[in-house]
Amino acid sequence: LPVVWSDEVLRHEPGAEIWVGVSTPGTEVPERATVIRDAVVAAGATLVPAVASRGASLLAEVHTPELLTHLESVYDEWVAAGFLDYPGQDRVVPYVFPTPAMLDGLPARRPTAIHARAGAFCYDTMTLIGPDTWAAARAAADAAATAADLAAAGTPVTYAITRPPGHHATPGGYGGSCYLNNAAVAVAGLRAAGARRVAIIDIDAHHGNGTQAIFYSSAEVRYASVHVDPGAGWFPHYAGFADETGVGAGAGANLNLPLDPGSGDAAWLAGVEELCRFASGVDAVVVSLGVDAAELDPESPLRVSSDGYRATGALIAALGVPTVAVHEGGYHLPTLGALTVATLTGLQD
Ligand code: SP5
Ligand code: ZN
Repeated sequence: LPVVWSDEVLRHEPGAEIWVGVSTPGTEVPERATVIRDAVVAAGATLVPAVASRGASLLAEVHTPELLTHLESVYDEWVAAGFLDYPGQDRVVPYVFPTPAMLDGLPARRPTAIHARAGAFCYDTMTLIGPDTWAAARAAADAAATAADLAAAGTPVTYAITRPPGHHATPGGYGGSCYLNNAAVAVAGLRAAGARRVAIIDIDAHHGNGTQAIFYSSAEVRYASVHVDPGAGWFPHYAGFADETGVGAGAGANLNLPLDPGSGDAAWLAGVEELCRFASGVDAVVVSLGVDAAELDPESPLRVSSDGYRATGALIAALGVPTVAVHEGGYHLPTLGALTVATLTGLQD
């Protein structure tokens, strides 16, 4: 199994998450990537270096130029504004958001203050930007693009250790510990190489609102996700409901299967089977491979077992089409490696 890797993905240090007004330690830490890397290598995978800048042209298809420019420059503007002089303000975090509740139809402005402009792009307070966040996010996108190239060259299953993750990043915004949408970059790479119809199967515990938004009006790219029910009080709260089925040409090309907290393997695997039926007939599959639905994960209550993850991989493998997996969530460091290996083992069944 080729596993695409870049040391650069380790450079993003989230520092903290501001959760409901309280600064808590960041959960999306660099150790996640090293734990996964070490586990897949121990299981016999071959590391393939991510091709530097391979994702750049594909990112321009996925995200707005305004978001890409913002992510690239915002930390330097934050420093120039003097925030490093204030304890606890060494990373970019917004404090005001131009939501409909604020503007109610008034024209959108481009604020002068960088601490105000940040809220035009970042939709939560848990996704901080430090000095090397952009470099790491770019490297993760490069890894996803490199994996898509390997698939296009005939590799049946490829996996990219993408960190920071991506499925909460929308065309023009970021949040949920995600900056650039790695899964969408992989889709763009596969399609540039000739795949016409692609399905994204998102098995992260959370709904991938960003990926859904990117492809919501696309007929040829289907998005299908099983996740903890946002209606039961879980992130991303505002999206991921079963009645979101796509718009325009994409009507019917989006499938959300929200699960109750604590639902366990049986409900999960029934959901994955339904995602696979929805994906059948496509030319290639991109898996948003989060393992935060696991029993011991601190960020989700779905309680999926390691055997459940292996069975999940096997169901996707049965589709029999070239598959690119990119990593998303999973926050329990002691089991993160084994859960990822279990899923990848299933994908190769
Ligand atoms: C990629 C991914 O799995 N993103 C998940 C983002 C959801 N985070 C929700 C956090 C909810 C509160 N967690 C409290 C942890 C405090 N450090
Ligand atoms: Zn997640």
